[in-house]
Amino acid sequence: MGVLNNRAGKRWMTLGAAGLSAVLLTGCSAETAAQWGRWGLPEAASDRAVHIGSLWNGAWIASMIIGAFVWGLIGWVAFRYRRNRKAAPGHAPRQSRYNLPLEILYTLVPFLIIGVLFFFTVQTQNNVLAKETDPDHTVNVLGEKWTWTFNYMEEENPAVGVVINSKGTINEFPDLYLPVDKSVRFNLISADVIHSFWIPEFYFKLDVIPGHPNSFDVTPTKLGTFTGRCAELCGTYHAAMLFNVHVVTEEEFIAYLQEAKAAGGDRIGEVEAPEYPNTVPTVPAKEHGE
Ligand SMILES: [Cu+2]
Repeated sequence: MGVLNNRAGKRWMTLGAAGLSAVLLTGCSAETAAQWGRWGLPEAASDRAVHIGSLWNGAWIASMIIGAFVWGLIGWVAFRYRRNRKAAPGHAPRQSRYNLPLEILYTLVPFLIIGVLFFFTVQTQNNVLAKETDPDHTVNVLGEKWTWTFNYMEEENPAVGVVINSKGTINEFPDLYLPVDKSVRFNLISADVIHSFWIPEFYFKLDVIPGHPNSFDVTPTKLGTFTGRCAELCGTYHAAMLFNVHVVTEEEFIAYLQEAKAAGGDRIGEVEAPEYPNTVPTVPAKEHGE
């Protein structure tokens, strides 16, 4: 038993050392250093990021302060009330109990902490979910096991005039083109189970729920290519539910749509979710007397 434990311990130590060196090796780049400065968040690329970013930073700072205070108290108590060597063996120090003010204090303080976090969370949520009065573009998103379809609702845009779709497969991730500094409304719907539409650099994600359309507005603020993900475990190939986000100039965005329109075929027209709940396999109800 002892030998086994020893071997297992060695294996864990090797694993731990490998993990630590991986962390140290990857920790060298300047980008990673900057990311540490944002408490792990990627570089922001949307107008919603500032709200989530300050909630994230604030929550970390608040928990660090509270953590340091609690660890400090634990350390102080352990040192200040350590066993007295001169005391008689078996002698216990003075015990205090039924200290009502203290008990009220340590009941109220956690409620106060939760209250403050709750206040800032609701405030942030209202900010990130705020709707534009007239968004520049609309993209209807269909999530399904295990890919995405993006429908660019550009039928009223004279430069495009039709709805263009970009449908992915499990082997080929779909592309999502977005114009920089233009507000976009996303309407999210699922064909089967709950997914979650997530672009980490936008500091935003929202559940994609069958039979319950969700929507949000966002303005991309940084040119670049990002990886979008599904953030809700939705089955076997959940991890393959990625998409490429290209934040481009308005001209490039329109050119992309015009190119798709010229190619024609099944890129034109909206790909909609099959009617819910017909797509969800259901167990037939048992007849009476069976
Ligand atoms: Cu999913």
